[in-house]
Amino acid sequence: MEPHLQGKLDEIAARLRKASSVAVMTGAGVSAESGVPTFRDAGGLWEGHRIEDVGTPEGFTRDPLLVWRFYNARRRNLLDVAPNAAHHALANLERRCRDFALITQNVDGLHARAGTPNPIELHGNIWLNTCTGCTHYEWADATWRATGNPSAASFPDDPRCPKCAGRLRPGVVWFGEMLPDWAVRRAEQAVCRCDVMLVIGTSAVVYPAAGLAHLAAARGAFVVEINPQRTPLSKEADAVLSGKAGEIMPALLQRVASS
Ligand code: BJW
Ligand code: ZN
Repeated sequence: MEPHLQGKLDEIAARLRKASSVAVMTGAGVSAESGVPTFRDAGGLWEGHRIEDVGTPEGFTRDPLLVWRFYNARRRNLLDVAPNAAHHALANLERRCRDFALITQNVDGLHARAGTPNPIELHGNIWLNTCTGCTHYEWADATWRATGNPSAASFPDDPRCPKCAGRLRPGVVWFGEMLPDWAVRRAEQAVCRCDVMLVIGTSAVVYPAAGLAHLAAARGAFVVEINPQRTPLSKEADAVLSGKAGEIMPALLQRVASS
């Protein structure tokens, strides 16, 4: 590790140890080293699809089967994926902090699987099915979690609601949709009271999530960005750790733990 990065890690670890409250916001980059593709690396396409087709309510109305096949393929990929060193380091960091909030834009559920007890999932969860006709919701991974057997997973292409026979949809937040109220409220409260905020693996272009780091900075928090690439947040952040989350987070945790 470069010497200047070591110095920055020492300083940030000292701030984390002293902090009364810590907030973390993660994006797709935190799961990249688990093998989950990020969103904006492939020429504006999501795994070969146009965002308008698979990431908006209009796309779902136009072609629900296409959208379901896209989400079911992502679910199947997630069956073979495990949390990485960054997810584990964050779960461990939470156990060492007095007050801690983990806010994520990710829908993959990997923070919870690493042991983060109560992640604030701003964009929903890919394992959730919600009904377009009534208030019913269900967990698509219930069977294989109960049996512990991923081959028990079944993902039908156009699932229907058991209560009203309406069409189910993935329980995620698409472009043009509101984020869950409770999640935004909890996230805003956490960033307003934190002394240190870590912003990890996000391109920081999707709002309102991207606005949370600006809110933390405006409230006087020390904002740290961890990302191999620069983003629109980099100029405003108090420190930028340029590198992979799976390498930087364990190194940071080790320093927090060793004193
Ligand atoms: C690593 C790494 C490693 C790699 N370690 N790092 C102007 C025009 C039009 C719309 C808008 C506008 N201004 C604002 C809007 C609204 C819109 C928006 O923000 N658009 C912008 C793109 C312009 N926002 C919305 O519509 C939101 N709703 C809303 O605002 O409601 C109010 C409203 C309603 C109606 C009208 C107007 C307002 C909803 C946003 C929902 C986003 N949903 C998605 C899909 C979730 C479901 C799913 O997964 O299928 O959420 S889109 C996608 O982007 C996903 C992500 O959570 C989100 C953010 O992406 P993220 O996580 O930052 O990933 P990437 O790929 O972009 O970046 C990865 C980063 O990791 C990179 O920087 C890499 O360098 C880094 N990296 N390896 C660390 N190893
Ligand atoms: Zn229903």
